[in-house]
Amino acid sequence: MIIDWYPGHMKKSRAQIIEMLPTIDLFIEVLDARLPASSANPLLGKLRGEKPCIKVLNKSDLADPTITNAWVTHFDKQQGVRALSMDATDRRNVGLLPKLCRKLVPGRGGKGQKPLRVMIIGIPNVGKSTLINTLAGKKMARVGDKPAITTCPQQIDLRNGILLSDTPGLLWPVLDDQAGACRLAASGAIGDNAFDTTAVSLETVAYISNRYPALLQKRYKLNELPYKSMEVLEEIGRRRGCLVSGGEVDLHRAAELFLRELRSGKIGRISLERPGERAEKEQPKETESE
Ligand SMILES: Nc1nc2c(ncn2[C@@H]2O[C@H](COP(=O)(O)OP(=O)(O)OP(=O)(O)O)[C@@H](O)[C@H]2O)c(=O)[nH]1
Ligand SMILES: [Mg+2]
Repeated sequence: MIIDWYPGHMKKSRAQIIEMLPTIDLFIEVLDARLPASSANPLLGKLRGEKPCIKVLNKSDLADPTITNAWVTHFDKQQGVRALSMDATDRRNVGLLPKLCRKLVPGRGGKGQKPLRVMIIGIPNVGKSTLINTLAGKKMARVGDKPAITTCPQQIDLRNGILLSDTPGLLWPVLDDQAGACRLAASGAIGDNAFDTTAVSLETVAYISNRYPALLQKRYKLNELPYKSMEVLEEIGRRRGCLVSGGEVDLHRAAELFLRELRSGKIGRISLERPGERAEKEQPKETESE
């Protein structure tokens, strides 16, 4: 299974984002707290240059809190970076951000000062538009629980000295790290038609069986966890009535159900990556002309 997803609007948005860069004072990079390494677009590291960056580990309500704290510590050590874990749907959580933005870019965004221009960037479906709506206190940007809802950049004036640019979720032309791509697919960042649901579910079941066996057992009422991930998925299918005539398990339906429940947090708070577990992502091959 090769996972690749680079729809046409991403190529166009990438060019639009590059054009806007000189006018930006600070970046808010929204990452998925469940997979902070694989959800980081390597392109941003290149584009950001010396400008400050706040890494928001979003959807932290779905991730394992201990692991998320470890990631925040990990990112805080990077030059010019501040990291925050967040649930973008929760107004109390998001309130810290404007203050931190002003602190990182002194001389902008305060009374009598020029506006502070912030670009929100990240992969698809990670919660960028949700964060903007929560910051604005009203629905300014369209959101949805599938990738590629925002397809062109949009500027929003928070009326507190901060100008925000919402941008479309961007992936990169070649997903070199296919294990990372599988986690991206499991999280909901990749269009459903661009990957094999059963294969992605099986990989994810294998990881969760290893790291969070008790959560799987509890959710699917399994006395024992079968050794092979195929058997786990079959058992999930049987328990949930994903069957074809003759009583066989409909593996595709079981896989869809498992991913749906994982994404909505029904299985529990699960992180799919831990700091230090693997090498930081390699730079992608740039197959596209600048
Ligand atoms: N549980 C949870 N769900 C969230 C959070 N933030 C956003 N969501 C949900 O995630 C989905 C995607 O949110 P969007 O704001 O549209 O994501 P986006 O990054 O703008 O996506 P694109 O425009 O496609 O790039 C929506 O269903 C949101 O309700 C969060 O912190 N926790
Ligand atoms: Mg959006």
